[in-house]
Amino acid sequence: MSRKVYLNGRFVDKDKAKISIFDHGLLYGDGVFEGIRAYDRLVFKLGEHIDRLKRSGDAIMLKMPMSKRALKKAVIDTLKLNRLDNAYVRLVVTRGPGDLGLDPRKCKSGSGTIFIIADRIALYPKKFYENGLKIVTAKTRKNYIGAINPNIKSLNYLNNILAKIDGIKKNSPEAIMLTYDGYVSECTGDNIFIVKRGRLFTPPRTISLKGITQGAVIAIASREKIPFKEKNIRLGDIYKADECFLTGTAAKIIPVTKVDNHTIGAGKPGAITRRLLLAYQELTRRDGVRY
Ligand code: PXG
Repeated sequence: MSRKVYLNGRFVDKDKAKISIFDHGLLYGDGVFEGIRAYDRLVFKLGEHIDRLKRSGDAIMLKMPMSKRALKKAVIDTLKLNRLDNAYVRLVVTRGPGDLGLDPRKCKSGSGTIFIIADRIALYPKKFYENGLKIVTAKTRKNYIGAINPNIKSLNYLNNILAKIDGIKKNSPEAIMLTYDGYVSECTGDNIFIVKRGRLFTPPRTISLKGITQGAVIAIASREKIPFKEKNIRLGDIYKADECFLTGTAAKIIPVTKVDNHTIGAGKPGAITRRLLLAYQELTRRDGVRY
C-alpha cells in the first residue's frame, strides 16, 4: 500500500500530494512544524507537541487551521491509515499561498496549508548509543534571540542547516551551536546536557528550543533525585564534563563521548546518561496517546 499523507483535510497518496509554488512556507520558510514520535501505538507527548505548534504559530501570527483536538485526531488518523505502530510524524502548517511579496496578510487567512507525514523512523545506528557520538562545534553562530526566537519552531531552519554543514565537513553527525556571545545553546536538531560531579545541567531554555525530550529528561531527573539546573555553559565546561548527551524526538537520549577532539569523562557513555536513557525508554512505553 502506498503511503497516504494528510493534506488540507484530505488523505492523498504521498506521490500525489502537491502544494502551490506560491506557498509562503516554500517562498519564505513562513510556517511552523513539529516532529513527533509514536512508540508501539502510543504517541509520545502529543498534547505538548500540539501546544508548542500553537505557540510557534501564535508567535508569527499564524492561526492554526483547526482546533488542537482536531489536530491530534488528524495525527492519529494518519498513523492508523498507514498502519504504523512505530513512526516519526512531521506536522507542518504554512502561511499558505500568497503573492510574491513578504506580506503575510496576502495569504488569505484560513487558507494556510497543513500537512502530516507519518513514516518509519530512520534510527541512529545502535553503535552511537553504545559508544557515544563524536561531535564538533559549528563555526556558524546561533541566530541572536532578538532576531529569531529559538522557541519558534519555524520552517526557517537555514541557521541550523549552515551549522549542520559545518559538522558534515568535519564528519560529525551533529554540531554544537554557540550564541553570538559564546555560550552553548543547543545542537542543530537536539538539546544538550552535561553532567558534572553528579549534577545535571542544560543551557537556559530561553536561548534554545524548549525540547520536549529535554523536558521529559528534566522531569525524570527530578523524580530520580538527580540535582538539575539550567545554567549558562561554555565550551570549556563541556570539555571538562564527566558526561555529555543530546536529546531530541528523533535521537531520544544519545551519549556524546568526544567534542572537538576533547574526550568527555571516561570516553564512554556515563552512568547517569545510561540511567536517564533507560528511564526515558520506559516512559515512552507507557506514556502517550493510544491508537
Ligand atoms: N533543538 C532544535 C533546534 C530542534 O530542531 C530539538 C532541539 C529537540 O526537541 P524535541 O522537542 O524533539 O525534543 C529539535 C528537534 C531531525 C530533526 O531530523 C529534529 C528537529 C527538527 C527537524 C529535524 O532530527 N527538531
